Amino acid sequence: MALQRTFSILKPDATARNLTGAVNAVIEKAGLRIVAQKRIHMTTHQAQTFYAVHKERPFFGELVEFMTSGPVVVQVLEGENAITHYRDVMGATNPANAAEGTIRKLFAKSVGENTAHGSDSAENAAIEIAQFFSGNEIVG
Ligand code: 3AN
Repeated sequence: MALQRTFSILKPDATARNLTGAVNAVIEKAGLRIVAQKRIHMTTHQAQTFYAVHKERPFFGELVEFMTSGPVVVQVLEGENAITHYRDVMGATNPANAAEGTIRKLFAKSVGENTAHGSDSAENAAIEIAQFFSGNEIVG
């Protein structure tokens, strides 16, 4: 087991419904520590850069539009195997397939408006954290 950091976003559907505290309670109950957090309104450029890996996908335009439609909360989470652990805590991309008790099962509205993002690899976690946080904003 290794102590890791992962990058998380509480998406506009979470801020719109005033659910950020409820999602954070699930995160903390799962043993993940929020070591950095800020509320921002992503620019189109930031969202396009963040999701560049999906730029050829049919839902890319819709995804960028949604992620810039309202405020989000960007976070760094720390814990044992934080990357895969947080993916498990979030649940499947499509809330219809998400397991009971997961963030997406509890809160997500649809496959697009699915409440939370979590990095899918250590390499991407490092890139994503660096896009939104400087080192001195992360306090473990
Ligand atoms: P995950 O966030 O579970 O890693 P990805 O990487 O496949 O899922 O997709 C990134 C984001 O793109 C998802 N969180 C979701 O918001 C959006 N997305 C994925 N598939 C669709 C889809 N079929 N229609 C609309 N949005 C989608």
